[in-house]
Amino acid sequence: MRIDILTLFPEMFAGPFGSSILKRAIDRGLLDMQLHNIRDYTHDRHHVVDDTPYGGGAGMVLKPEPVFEAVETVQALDDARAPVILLSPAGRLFTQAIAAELAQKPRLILIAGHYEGIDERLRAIIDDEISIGDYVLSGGELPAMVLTDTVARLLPGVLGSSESQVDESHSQGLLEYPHYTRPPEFRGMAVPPVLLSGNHAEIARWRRRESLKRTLAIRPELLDIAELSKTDRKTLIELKAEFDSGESGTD
Ligand code: 9D3
Repeated sequence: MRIDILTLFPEMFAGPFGSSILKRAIDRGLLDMQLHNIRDYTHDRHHVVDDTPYGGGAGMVLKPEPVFEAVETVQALDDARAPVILLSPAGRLFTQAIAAELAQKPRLILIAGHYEGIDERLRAIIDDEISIGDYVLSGGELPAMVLTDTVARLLPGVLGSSESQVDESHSQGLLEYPHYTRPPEFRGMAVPPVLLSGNHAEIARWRRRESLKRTLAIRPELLDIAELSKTDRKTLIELKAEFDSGESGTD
């Protein structure tokens, strides 16, 4: 997959893209990630990319011309037409399902802004607008990195077998069960005996129950969309009764 990122701060991307899974994906040729400085597509002496808003008001607005020219130039770098995605606090909320959808595309163009807003006429070349959450960041660069990282992990061959996704909580729609490693007792805190029992069926049941318990306590809205078995629904009824009678999260 090819991802082109248009930004005014390409240097911000060096850290996250220079290490870990993302770097490995790039080194292995599974991800072709190219950064483009929007400022390089200006033609005036001072390389101006923003201007004051018509009608007045605070903050600056990203000018349309450099972004149009950058998108047109970058589109032409590859035969496949890329969907153009603006990272914006006003976009649809990024989810694992959107990441899975985007991971099917041969290429993407991401626009990361750092301004109060973009000139509305830029929407003529924008296919999708994505936010990573309801909090205010200073720009779209971190969201572009978040999106790229999430999508890259879904590309075939990027994850090794030890990092595989089958057991990951958000692909299953539930929060993860608790994990433990050695020692069996640490500062008076014991590993739940079931995990040392060697009874794999019982361990699986315990983990499922703990996943459901955590999800019910922390992210109950996930239970409306998760795939639940008949047994899961029975477990949830028990857990709700436990919560209602005021039991703590620990057994
Ligand atoms: C008063 C209006 N503000 C919107 C909440 C203006 C504004 C604030 C911050 C406009 C842009 C920004 C910079 N943020 C992003 O570009 C951004 C973002 C975010 O702030 N939160 C979550 N996802 C995203 S994606 C891009």
